[in-house]
Amino acid sequence: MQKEFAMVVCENEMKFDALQPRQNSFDFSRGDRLLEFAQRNGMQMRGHTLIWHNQNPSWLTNGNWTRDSLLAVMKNHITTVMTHYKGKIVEWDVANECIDDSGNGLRSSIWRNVIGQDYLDYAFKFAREADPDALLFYNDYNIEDLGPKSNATFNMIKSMKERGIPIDGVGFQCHFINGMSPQYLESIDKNIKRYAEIGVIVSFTEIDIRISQSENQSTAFQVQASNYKDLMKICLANPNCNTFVMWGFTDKYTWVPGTFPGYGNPLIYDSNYNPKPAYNALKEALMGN
Ligand code: 9MR
Repeated sequence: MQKEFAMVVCENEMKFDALQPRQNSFDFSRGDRLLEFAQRNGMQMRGHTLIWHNQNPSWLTNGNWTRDSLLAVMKNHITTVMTHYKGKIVEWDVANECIDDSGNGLRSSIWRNVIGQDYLDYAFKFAREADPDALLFYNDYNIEDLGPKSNATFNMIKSMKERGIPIDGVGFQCHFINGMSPQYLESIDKNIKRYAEIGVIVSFTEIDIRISQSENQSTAFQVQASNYKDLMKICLANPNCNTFVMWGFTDKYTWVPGTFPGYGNPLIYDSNYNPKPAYNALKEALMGN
């Protein structure tokens, strides 16, 4: 795998509950193991994720916080984690999935409910102070093509840029369903271009393209290959897109069937670790074919 990939992301090992299981008691052991693997193999690392509404430890979710005391917790977490990994992680997801699914403002979370609407501004400021060289990202799903949630995200990031909040990029998670239409793909391309206009990088951070089990899998694999190839071409054609990360590599280990029963096989290696048509399609796109 180290020959095929150039970037590592921890699926769960750098989330809040993993890194700070008890208040102010940090456990970097699992994250460090993956970092060592990446460094040994000349791979870069993305950090995922500092501030989120999920996978928080109970001391945090059950705490009796004020705005100021929760801001102090946020600052301590971001500063301690980013200082530990300073200079070793190129891109950090500072905040994950903060926009409401309907595109109607920020979703309810401990951060929004206790700190208030400006909690993201603080998160990004704390992050820049902690590691000025890391690229700072807002990461979310269903924000890849144009629509209410992606418009809300774009407007939020534009406003942050205009107000001098230190944000460098947006992460498009890219948890897709097989059989994306040309219009859908075109809409993703347009969205990347509007971020370029405001000086924001777009990273594809968690790509997988899930297939319904009711379909003929070998036919579906061809469609999936073409979807993967089109996505790679879109990324290559846009100078503000240079990160193409999949949420795993083998269909044997993926979050998809657990969350979307009846769906699976979303990655580029099959369950026996053999490359799928999507693997070859990505290779072709990377070679300009
Ligand atoms: O893949 C992750 C899975 O193992 C965890 O159980 C799950 C818990 O929330 O998180 C999954 O990763 C998510 C990522 O952190 C954020 N975007 C959506 C991913 C898939 O749910």
